[in-house]
Amino acid sequence: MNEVKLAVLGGKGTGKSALTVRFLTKRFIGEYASNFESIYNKHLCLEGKQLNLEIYDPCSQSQKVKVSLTSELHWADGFVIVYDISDRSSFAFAKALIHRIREPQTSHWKRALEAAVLLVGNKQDLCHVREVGWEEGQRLAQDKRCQFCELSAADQCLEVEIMFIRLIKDILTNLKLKEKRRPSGSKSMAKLINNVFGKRRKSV
Ligand SMILES: Nc1nc2c(ncn2[C@@H]2O[C@H](COP(=O)(O)OP(=O)(O)OP(=O)(O)O)[C@@H](O)[C@H]2O)c(=O)[nH]1
Ligand SMILES: [Mg+2]
Repeated sequence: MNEVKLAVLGGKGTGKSALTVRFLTKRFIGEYASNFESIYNKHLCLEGKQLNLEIYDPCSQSQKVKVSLTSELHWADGFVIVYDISDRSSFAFAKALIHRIREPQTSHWKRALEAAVLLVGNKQDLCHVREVGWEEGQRLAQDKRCQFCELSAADQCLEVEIMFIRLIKDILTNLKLKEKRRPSGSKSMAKLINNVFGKRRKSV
């Protein structure tokens, strides 16, 4: 069975928990505990395949805190980065998170391929007090090779589901590619033997 690990990150109060709970239960409660972190588990069947999904929803983080993310980067296969379209500072924080995820030194340890990232502009229902334009979100996502969408966890259910499924499908594609690229033990041994003896034979 495929294991997929997702981290939902972003500034304080952007709607990380609301989006996660909306996806898991289809409900919008309105107020969510933010003083402890949660890892939710969900069993999914996607394109005929069973998968076990884990979603990490961190506890409230100050946006002033330096973006370190070391453990999240090691743990997650993909990231949902959330900002609030009515709060410019949350967009700056989302940008800092994406920069951190896309740093070249981040890519070598866990993955042969880039992590799948989805940038989400949440609280679209507050567009009358919008501080971040749709184009700005779209441009950032394009520059950093992320998917992008704007939505409202409060008003939309299907869109939230589609957004999570899109990201999970990207992760599954990445996992398949990674599997293909990994040389099997016997193949890499054959390559090693060939390299050593092939070279010797040439020099004789
Ligand atoms: N209007 C509106 N409010 C929302 C939406 N999503 C979340 N909220 C509200 O925003 C507030 C923060 O939502 P949370 O889901 O707790 O945000 P969070 O990112 O998990 O916050 P922390 O855990 O404290 O970092 C709550 O009062 C939610 O009801 C949305 O789409 N529209
Ligand atoms: Mg929360």
